[in-house]
Amino acid sequence: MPRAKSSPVAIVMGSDSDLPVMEACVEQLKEFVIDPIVRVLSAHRTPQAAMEFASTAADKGIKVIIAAAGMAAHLAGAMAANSQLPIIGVPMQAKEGPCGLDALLSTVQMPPGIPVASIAIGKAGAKNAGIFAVQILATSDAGLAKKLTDFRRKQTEKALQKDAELNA
Ligand code: RP5
Repeated sequence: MPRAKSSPVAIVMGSDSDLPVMEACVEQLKEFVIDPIVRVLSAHRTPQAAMEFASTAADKGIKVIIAAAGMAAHLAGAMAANSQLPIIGVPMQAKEGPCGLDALLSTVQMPPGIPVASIAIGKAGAKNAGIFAVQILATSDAGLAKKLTDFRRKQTEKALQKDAELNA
């Protein structure tokens, strides 16, 4: 069992093979000074452990769960089935198969009543999942809301700077 750590954000992924992509999510959260809980849990290979994690997450102080999985990606759905917390699903692109479309459809097509907020496939999705988790937390955290404002301002400045350099 991993040692107990507390964080408002948990990242779960179906396999450690998802970690290189999900590092982008960890890094993004750390930019906002959030050190997430990171677990490898699978809806298919470790269903009991996944269910146990989801059903106890809120009591441990977790406020958002980011769930990344590839292929027939049921991890985000399994989290949502066992927790009322907001679940952000990140579809992973497997080495073989239809370039992550399999995981995207498995993650996004939840039945009415048990939603998952599915985000883009792969690294862009990993990064955006981190930002989206921060946006959820920022609704009740003024300090985090300020950090988000600064983040977006800097991003805009950087893009404008690139435009200026191209047209100098
Ligand atoms: C999914 O199957 C995982 O999330 C991963 O994206 C994919 C392949 O897993 P490995 O065979 O690399 O462990 O459950």
